[in-house]
Amino acid sequence: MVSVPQLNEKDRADLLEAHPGWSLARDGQAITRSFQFADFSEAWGFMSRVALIADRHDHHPEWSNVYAKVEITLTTHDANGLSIRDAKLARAIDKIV
Ligand code: H2B
Repeated sequence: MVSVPQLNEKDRADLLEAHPGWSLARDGQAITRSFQFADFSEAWGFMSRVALIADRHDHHPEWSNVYAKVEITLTTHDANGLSIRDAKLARAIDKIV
């Protein structure tokens, strides 16, 4: 497994500033954001788009869906914490909504 560098404190602060919808989770090892849609169809459409982007990036979200709500947590397993991959995926997800 390739080891990926973790974001330092400044990178993490920059990430949160650039993506105000996201907040730190798991003692700073992950970021999380909740998305509310009008109904299940919209939520699923969003998830489909995120899934395609995530697979293209080879970087996959941890997420859950309950009807119109989608909760996403981003962390890099290969880094045991946050990495540039999470910042890039958060940016791509924010572009969708
Ligand atoms: N997704 C996430 N969130 N973290 C990873 O470290 C990761 C991944 N690694 N998707 C990728 C797949 C790796 O397992 C494959 C082999 O490239």
